[in-house]
Amino acid sequence: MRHSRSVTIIGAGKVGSTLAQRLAEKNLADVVLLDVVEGVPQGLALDLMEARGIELHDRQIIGTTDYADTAGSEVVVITAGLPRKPGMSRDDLIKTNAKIVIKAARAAIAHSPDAILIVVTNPLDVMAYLAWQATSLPRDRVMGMAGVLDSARFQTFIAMELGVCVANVNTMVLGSHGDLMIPLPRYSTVNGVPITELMDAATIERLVERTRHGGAEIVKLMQTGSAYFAPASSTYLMVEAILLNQSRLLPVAAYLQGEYGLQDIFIGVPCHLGYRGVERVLELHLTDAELAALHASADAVRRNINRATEMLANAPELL
Ligand code: TXD
Repeated sequence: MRHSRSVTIIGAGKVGSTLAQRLAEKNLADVVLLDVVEGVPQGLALDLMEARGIELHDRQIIGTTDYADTAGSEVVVITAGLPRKPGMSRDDLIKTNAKIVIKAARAAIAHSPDAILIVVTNPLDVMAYLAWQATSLPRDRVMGMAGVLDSARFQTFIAMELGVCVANVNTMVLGSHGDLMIPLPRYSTVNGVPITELMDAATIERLVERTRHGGAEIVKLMQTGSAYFAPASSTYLMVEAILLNQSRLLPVAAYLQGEYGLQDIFIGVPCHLGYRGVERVLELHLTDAELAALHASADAVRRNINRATEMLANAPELL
């Protein structure tokens, strides 16, 4: 039986293993790293354990393929999934990852019934919805990671453009994790100064577009695989806000029940994160254009949720 804070990470791939490193080396929590590939999570955990004397922490990192080892975790992060393979359609990917995420969420919550669940697997907003539905958890305990990453990318591009300290830049990106995300220049500042006072409209639009395609830009450069350092850092920030009960305001894919005029959907909105999970969804006073963009983004997510639900209707292994 563990007595210190522990976080379970399902999927010991690039994002999962980097997140494990961040959590342990920043001394935030013990980590259980779970994967389906026997030996991989165990090997990664041993490797991270062997760095402890140099990194100077005493956190336990366990690698496993058995959900029983994840019992009693405060936070469960799901990064498990498959990337798109040649010949595989986007629908195939949704169906495959949906099955993985649904099974993982159910199994993890069965062993950690009080945990907060953070979904990272793509397509993000759809997977968060399916994980929530599959576990029947209250809405405040399930969320998706995307807006923190998209905001970090916008923050980076603004700092690079203006030649200012990146920590001085605050940004807010709402909506779904994809081309229809909504970076909000009106809510983005350099130490309180709106970026609309520091750059012309064309420059801001260029940075907004780069943010919208930030993931694809990295995929194109790497050719195989996708971003994982900034995604792991972004997930770390959410776990930290929860475990340290910070009531931190972050853009998070959360379940909406009327906020922003949206119902029964997971999409990126500003939320206060603390020990209970999503403590509160903050409703910004969006302009008509910003709100229309959020609704267009939500329409795309809803179409994919409906597609996923139809595809899974005849999947006996999920019943
Ligand atoms: O902003 C965001 N939300 C994202 C999302 C940012 C970056 C990555 N994003 C998505 O996260 C990405 O599209 C993937 O769907 C996930 C994980 O990305 P990662 O780069 O870590 O993928 P890997 O390296 O392929 O790792 C996936 C691991 C791999 O080790 C598999 O063996 C494992 O998932 N896997 C499973 N683990 C447990 N249980 C099951 N069923 C399973 N199936 C595969």
